[in-house]
Amino acid sequence: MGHCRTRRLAACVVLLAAVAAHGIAGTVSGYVEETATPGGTFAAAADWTAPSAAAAVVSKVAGGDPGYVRAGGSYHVYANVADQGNPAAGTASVNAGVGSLSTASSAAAATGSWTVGGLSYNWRSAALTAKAGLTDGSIGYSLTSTDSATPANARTQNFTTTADSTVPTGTAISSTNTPGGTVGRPEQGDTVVYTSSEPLEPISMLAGWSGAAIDVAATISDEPGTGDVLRVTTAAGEVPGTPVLLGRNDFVSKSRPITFGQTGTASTLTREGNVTTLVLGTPSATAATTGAAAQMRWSPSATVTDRAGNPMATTSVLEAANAVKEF
Ligand SMILES: [Ca+2]
Ligand SMILES: [Ca+2]
Ligand SMILES: [Ca+2]
Repeated sequence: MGHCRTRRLAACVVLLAAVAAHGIAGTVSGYVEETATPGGTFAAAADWTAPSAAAAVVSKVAGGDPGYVRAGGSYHVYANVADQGNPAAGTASVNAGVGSLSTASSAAAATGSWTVGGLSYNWRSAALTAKAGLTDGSIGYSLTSTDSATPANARTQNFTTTADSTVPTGTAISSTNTPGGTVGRPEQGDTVVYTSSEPLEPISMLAGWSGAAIDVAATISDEPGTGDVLRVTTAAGEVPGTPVLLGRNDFVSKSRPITFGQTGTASTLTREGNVTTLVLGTPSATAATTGAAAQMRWSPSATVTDRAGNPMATTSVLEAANAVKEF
């Protein structure tokens, strides 16, 4: 406390009183005042710790499920970075090392506020373009976060993302009868089950959709030349990739389509893993009960993508040959 005696007698008196009253903690607190004095003993930086990214993720520019990138696709790197120090000087820059993903080796990020996959991020790179020749699988990238202390503290952390340039395909289509329902009659609680080769991107089917159960309507109509067709709609129109030809024309009469969930209990659509399930809601009229088995045919849409943004193959999917009565 030698310097204290020579610099500021009044402060010393207060300090000694604080020591007497509160012990060592009071002493430390008292010296904080001195650090602001030019030439003071404790003028050295109190921040010698680099910022740290608690989370980072690669997400296609279109949004939706993060963590996947396709060859030639556009993506952002998101990071949630906080500086540390006593006090923290603040994060000055975040740079993504993306040489394994893109032609450019690094990309500067800027601050902002984003929610991706339900998590918050405060730094994001500009939109970057993935290499044309990405190989499917895990690919590493890095983040270097630097604070504004003098001298600056920097930390580099490594992360991985998944490259996926494989086109998703439809693999199966089927229906189920609700427990206690009538086999062969489409009714509330019956389902249509769309199975794909990998999880589909919910936002490519419905804007803002997470994949959790969402209210929709379904319609079965007897269309000229094709017979009974099931379609899923919302106020925004038909949900792409949902039409199913039912392989018959006896569920509904021509020009008298039946809707499910337009009023009453809504139909719902849920994406869980590789399976997207439609549950029928309240019907607008009682559908006929069919007496014979048939094979449904699903018509996937290239508007629908996988999580990396690859458009779905449009090859139609015929129900398994040992089909039973639908619904
Ligand atoms: Ca720091
Ligand atoms: Ca894929
Ligand atoms: Ca049924």
